[in-house]
Amino acid sequence: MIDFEQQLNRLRAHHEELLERANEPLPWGNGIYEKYKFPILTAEHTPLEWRYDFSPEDNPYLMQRIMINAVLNAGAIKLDGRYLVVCRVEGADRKSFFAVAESPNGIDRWRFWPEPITLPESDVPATNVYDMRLTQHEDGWIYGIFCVERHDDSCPSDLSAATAAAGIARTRDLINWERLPDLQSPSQQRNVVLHPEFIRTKMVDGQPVSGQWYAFYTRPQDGFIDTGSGGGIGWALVDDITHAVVKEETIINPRHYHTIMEVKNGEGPHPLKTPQGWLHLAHGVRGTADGLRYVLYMYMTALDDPTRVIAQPGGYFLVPEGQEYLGDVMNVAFSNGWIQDDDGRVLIYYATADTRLHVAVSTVDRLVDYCLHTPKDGLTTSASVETIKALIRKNRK
Ligand code: M1P
Repeated sequence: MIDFEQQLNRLRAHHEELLERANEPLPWGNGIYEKYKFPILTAEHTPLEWRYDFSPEDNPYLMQRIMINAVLNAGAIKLDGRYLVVCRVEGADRKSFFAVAESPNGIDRWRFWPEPITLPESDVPATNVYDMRLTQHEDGWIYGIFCVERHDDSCPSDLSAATAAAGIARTRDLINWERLPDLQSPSQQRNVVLHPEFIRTKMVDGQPVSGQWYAFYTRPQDGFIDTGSGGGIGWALVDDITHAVVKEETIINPRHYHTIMEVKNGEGPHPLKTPQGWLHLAHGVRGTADGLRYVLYMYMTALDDPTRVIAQPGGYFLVPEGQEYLGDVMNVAFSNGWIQDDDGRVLIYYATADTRLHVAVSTVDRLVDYCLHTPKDGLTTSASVETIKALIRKNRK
């Protein structure tokens, strides 16, 4: 038999050490943002109470009764001065759920709130939910938009057949959630994000019409994995968020051949408002001999028209590096949360390999500069060479 008390004390001390560990920026970044030495949240950060039965009678070997596999793709918000992320926590049983973690500074000492979020079920129960984007909307609610996965019952014999839709829930405190009906859309949807402001003018038959609409960034897809004819990141206006229906969808940020987003792309968190325009973070996916490669990229849209792209740096913004490559789904960087802090900093929460969560820190000024002054993708090799030569000539002057 083990010395239960002693083992439990050791476990608690080890866990506490992990939770209290200070993080530090890595030297020699790219000037655009700083990555940090340690991931900010991993499966090991989840509370011991979620995993162990502390009763020596019922669990004499102090085993993990419930195992957690990963902590990843997190929505983020600064609420009443508190830095909060709503993580996708994945159990050993492959089911994901949402849980809030809090940090005093947005960088380190993250701790999960005592219990995972209890998300009310929708009319058609889901098998899995994940990747919540948080939007503090001007209507006063905080919305969580997330992927809802269900088995595709039209293919009863195919156990992998699934459908993806956008779930919608709202809250004021991240504790009590009201579930609204899923976004109704002609296609399957993942990576759907709510724009933080109402749209007050829309064009109908070439004429401006005034009103008040919720706006969603969408990602139409033909199947559960394949975007198929879905051309990129879309935009749809919705009359009533309590019965949200996509009637018209316009692609605002298309995919392109031989780019980092050839296979698919998807909006990350909701865009940040800056004097120069809306700053967007998104992910792009391309195929390789070794499977799909997920990287992050940025683009900017006009302040008065969030659908009009005004800048898009060529290539990627952030990729997995070193240990970040390793995990359940290799070669994946994914982000659905960032915080624009009062001091101009931007805290970018990104997950790698569908396994763990990290932070990278930049500022609004730096990100705007990056978007406005990084060369565009010329879409051919010769255009890329000319871009490099232009920089060399400038530096020689
Ligand atoms: O495995 C990588 C990512 O795959 C999906 O993203 P997308 O819909 O763009 O293919 C999501 O399941 C995401 O959670 C995951 O990180």
